[in-house]
Amino acid sequence: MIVVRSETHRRHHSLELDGATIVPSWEAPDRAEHVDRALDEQGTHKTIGPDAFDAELVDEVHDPEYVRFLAGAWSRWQAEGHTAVGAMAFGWPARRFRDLRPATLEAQLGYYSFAADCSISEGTWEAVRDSAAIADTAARQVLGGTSVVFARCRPPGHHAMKDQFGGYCYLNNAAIAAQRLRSGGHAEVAVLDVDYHHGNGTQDIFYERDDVRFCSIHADPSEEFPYFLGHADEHGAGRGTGHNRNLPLPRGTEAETWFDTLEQAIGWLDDSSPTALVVSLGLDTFVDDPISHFRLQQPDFIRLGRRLAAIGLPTVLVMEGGYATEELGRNVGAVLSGFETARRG
Ligand code: Q9C
Ligand code: ZN
Repeated sequence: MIVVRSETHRRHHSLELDGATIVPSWEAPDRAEHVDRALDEQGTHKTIGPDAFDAELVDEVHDPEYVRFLAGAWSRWQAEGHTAVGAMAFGWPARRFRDLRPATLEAQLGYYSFAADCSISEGTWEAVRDSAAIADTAARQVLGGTSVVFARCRPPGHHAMKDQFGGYCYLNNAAIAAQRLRSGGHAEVAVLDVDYHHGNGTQDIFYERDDVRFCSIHADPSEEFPYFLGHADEHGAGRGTGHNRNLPLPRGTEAETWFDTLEQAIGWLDDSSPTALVVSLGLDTFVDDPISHFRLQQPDFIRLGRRLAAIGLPTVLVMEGGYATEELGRNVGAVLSGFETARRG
């Protein structure tokens, strides 16, 4: 399989709040390193680097002011003389506050985020930019005729809203891939999100659009992050009404139920006859994931790869979450080899 990746991710070391304590994020550089090593060991992949970041494309799925904020936040933070190793918000425009675009960096950190689980530090923007470019490049490869490409993105993207970062995500890599497929001529693109957490960002970006259909299988947001989006009654709005589908499952869900739900998701996406597929491939559904609570095992990831291949569409696989770092490489490798054996056969 063609794998798009870059080393720039190493420059991004995020911090998160654990209660009132600031700790290194679960979303750490060694995640990607384990994946790269495992795929190198499989020896069946062709690795390429990303093309240049296409700001115009990204501005079609994100607020351009937000992208400019991300790009400039670290140097502004330093220019202001802060000593903290990362910039993070501590106030948000929550209920009954006003939706006013502020001018100061401190206020903008709150305006442009929805969670205190990821920071902006030295190198964050460069990693975020490359991660987005990786997803775009994977989509371009598919437009060029390759049937499936793996975008080894880090940081992940599916929580990133049009104009808010959070959930370890800054730019929405899967949305960028979908937008590239749209602008390359695919009239109807399906996005299937199998990360343990709801893809609130992807839902937000395409919620009022009828050209990109979004379906997510995830832990019930009434008991899991991102809490305030991802419920079963969110169907889309305006032209997008009927083009969004959420399939929340309880904590502790076993593989059998999960795969039944995957059939529902695929059946529903198929209803609109898409010509290309983007998969938000989170591996945090793994039984031993330290922050998640579904119960998929390694052979289930082979099965997932096979099932995704059987959909039969040109496919961009975009890496999202997965925090059982030691096993992450093997689990990603399982999806990829399942996919390849099915598509060859
Ligand atoms: N105590 C992705 O998988 N924090 N993001 C959870 C647990 C947020 C996960 C806190 C988890 C975000 C891409
Ligand atoms: Zn996740």
